[in-house]
Amino acid sequence: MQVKSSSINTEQLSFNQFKKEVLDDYKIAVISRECSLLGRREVLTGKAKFGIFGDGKEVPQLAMAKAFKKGDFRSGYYRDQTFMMAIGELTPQQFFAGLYAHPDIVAEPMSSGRQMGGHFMTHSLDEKGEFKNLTEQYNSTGDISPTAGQMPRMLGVAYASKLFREVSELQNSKFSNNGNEISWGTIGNASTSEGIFFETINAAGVLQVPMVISVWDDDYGISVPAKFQTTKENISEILKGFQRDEKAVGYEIFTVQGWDYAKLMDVYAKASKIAREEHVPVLIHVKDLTQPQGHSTSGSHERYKSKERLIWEKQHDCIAKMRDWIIEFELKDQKGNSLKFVELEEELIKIEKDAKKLVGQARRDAWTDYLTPIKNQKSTLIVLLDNLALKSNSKAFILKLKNDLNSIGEPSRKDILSTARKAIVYVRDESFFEKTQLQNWITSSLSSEQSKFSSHLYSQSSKSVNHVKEVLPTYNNNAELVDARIIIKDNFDTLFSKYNDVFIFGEDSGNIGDVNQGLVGLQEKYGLLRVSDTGIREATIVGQGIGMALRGLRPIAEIQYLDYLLYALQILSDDLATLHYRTAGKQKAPLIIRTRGHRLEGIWYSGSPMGAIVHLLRGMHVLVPRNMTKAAGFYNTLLECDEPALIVENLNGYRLKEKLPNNFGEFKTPIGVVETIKEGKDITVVSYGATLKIVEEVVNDLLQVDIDIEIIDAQSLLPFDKNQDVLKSIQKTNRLIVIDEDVPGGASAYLLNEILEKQNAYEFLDSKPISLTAKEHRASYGTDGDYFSKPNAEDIFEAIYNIMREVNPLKFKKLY
Ligand SMILES: Cc1ncc(C[n+]2csc(CCOP(=O)(O)OP(=O)(O)O)c2C)c(N)n1
Ligand SMILES: [Mg+2]
Repeated sequence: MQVKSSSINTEQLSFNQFKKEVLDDYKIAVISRECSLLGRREVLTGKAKFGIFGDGKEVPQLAMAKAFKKGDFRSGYYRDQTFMMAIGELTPQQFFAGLYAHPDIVAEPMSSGRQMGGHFMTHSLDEKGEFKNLTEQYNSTGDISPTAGQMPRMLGVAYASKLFREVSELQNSKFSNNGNEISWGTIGNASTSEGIFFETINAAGVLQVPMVISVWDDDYGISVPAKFQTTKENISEILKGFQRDEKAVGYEIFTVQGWDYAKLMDVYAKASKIAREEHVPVLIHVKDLTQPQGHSTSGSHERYKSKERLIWEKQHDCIAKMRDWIIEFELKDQKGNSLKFVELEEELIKIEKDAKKLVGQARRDAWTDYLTPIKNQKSTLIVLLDNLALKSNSKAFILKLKNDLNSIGEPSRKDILSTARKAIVYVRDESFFEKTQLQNWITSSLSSEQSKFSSHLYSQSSKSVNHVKEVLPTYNNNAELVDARIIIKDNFDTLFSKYNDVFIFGEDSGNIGDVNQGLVGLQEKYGLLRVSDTGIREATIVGQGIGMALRGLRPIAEIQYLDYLLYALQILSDDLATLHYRTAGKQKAPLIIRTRGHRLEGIWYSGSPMGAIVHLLRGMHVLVPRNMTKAAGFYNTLLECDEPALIVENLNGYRLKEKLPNNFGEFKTPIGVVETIKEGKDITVVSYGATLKIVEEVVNDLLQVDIDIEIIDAQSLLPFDKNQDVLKSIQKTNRLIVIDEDVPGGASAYLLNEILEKQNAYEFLDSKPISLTAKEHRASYGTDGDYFSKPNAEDIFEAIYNIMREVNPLKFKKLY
């Protein structure tokens, strides 16, 4: 039989080369499959906790890998082990190290054991946290588990290529070669039901970016079949409206069967060419894939797939089909001789046997590598416990602990440390050298082990915000008072001319220069790409920024109002805030989110959910400047750093007057430093954002009744008050009130925790610490709505007065 394939170009490739490529591909596929099979066993026998594998999806990934070039990026999900192996970024031993959660970035380069297996990445950063030359390596963004969570950043990675190609100042750096790089996405069929999938698809069509998205379609999302997932049960069918034609730009859409090796090669080569050369997004719907072992190790697919379906899956297993194709393949050369890949099936059997051996060995090596340091730790502790027991009155108890530990052949770090910490309790009242030895061992082990699991939540590089020093704004002698929006705008103007790689984008940010005119005229001055409008799509505005920042650019993504940050909060929390941590410091995305919020009008333009935000965005900085000069100073600081941050400007502050500085782009607001804006002796008032103005309004009223408050602007919620200046203030006033416009128990509770527990300020308090917040409900509309929803001047006056009244009821009489 003669098998035809348009991907076979015998003129370019000798038959022997072609044959070698095919057999090498087959080898990768069977090695990957073997990893999945053995991986499942490791979970079932208890060595690993959970397994989710790429079995049934191997063959299309070989095709994707063929088309993938250095400089390109993948944004995918947990099925892509074969792809990672095919581009040479994942070895079988590393695969098993991931399964065992080996907390070592060399042994387990995908996350240093922080993520469950099946979550992949490559290293963009060197030892110092600086970007490597990304054009010289294959790149994969760090995977996350939430379905479709890879979509928003996939857009940004692709959009960066557009910028690298179209903005001449950016061309040919260590991040891009003329924007030739493709953003390759993968997603499961069921995950295309998510809103952010459709949002991303639309945005990439609008932006016309080089994004090739593969849908691995196995007809299921865990147990739920396509019937309940996708209209018409067919994602490419329903996306047909996105297909480009003579009249309009759009997508190129392909469908291909996931077991058809030759056709897949052909489709991926075409897709790559279209995306790379024309910057047109491409969707490849890869159908008829299977799950030989079911979804994951937490269930079996026999529970929900029919007998017929299971038989069909066996028959359509992509590796089995590829194997048949290899055996049947035959070409005639010019002389009419028959050319075959394999003369005998034995050749394939040998590949399969070798793969089994290789994977078995890799598994053993990974386990030994994982276990050796733990076993060494165990041996050390056993000796320490023996010595401890000899001297202790609790000898029997300590020996029992030791023997219990000794009997665990393959212990965890937890087994070892919990034994040591239990032992120390037995000797708490005793005093001898061996106890000190154990104490020291516990302290040093805890600190070295903890950092394996907790490092890199924030930057540890020389560009961390911790290294930036404050630079004050300077003023001409006769500096004007101007609408504060002008300060924001003039500062952005300076930043755009200072940095070529800064881009700002969002709803209404471009043409009209944002809804509060903080960017007026800047699109005209710096061009459509530097200052641009986007669709109404908060999650992918953020994703656009994440992808750009991953590729070395300095994006500022605008979310029009703080209230609408909620649309993007999932991706900020799951992707951006975890990125540096989950990659153990091997990727960074120093994206700045610009938004405006706090009180203005009505339920959805008065939001200040800062508690929710600071709790969900650990890993980012959360900044709440009280005015536009402070805000501008934060932008200036952040652009010298390499960390992601959210800046909430005051929605009602753009038309208030501020003095015009003369050192735009240079003055810097420090991050994690509070500012005392009024000194006083009676009570420390900590507040931030729009509420501060109202606190300032009651200063004189309080002075009239002989209460002298000290006002501290928190200005940076994450991190908060690194110098512990609030503590110093409380040591003087001995009283504390925290005032904000979040819900009760929101950010004010966070601040109380920081001040009372972390700074130990409770020791210096003579009155109960109080928080004054907005009501539990959202802000009602209008002047009176605001008065009865958010803390007003009278509320603040009375709250402070009543604290003082409790101290001296004779002096401060009951008000009403
Ligand atoms: C937002 C979210 N919801 C639910 C889950 C749990 N979950 C993990 S995988 C999965 C099914 C995904 O199916 P599909 O996209 O078809 O990928 P496949 O596993 O079939 O390759 C679900 C529901 C999740 N990870 N994230
Ligand atoms: Mg599926």
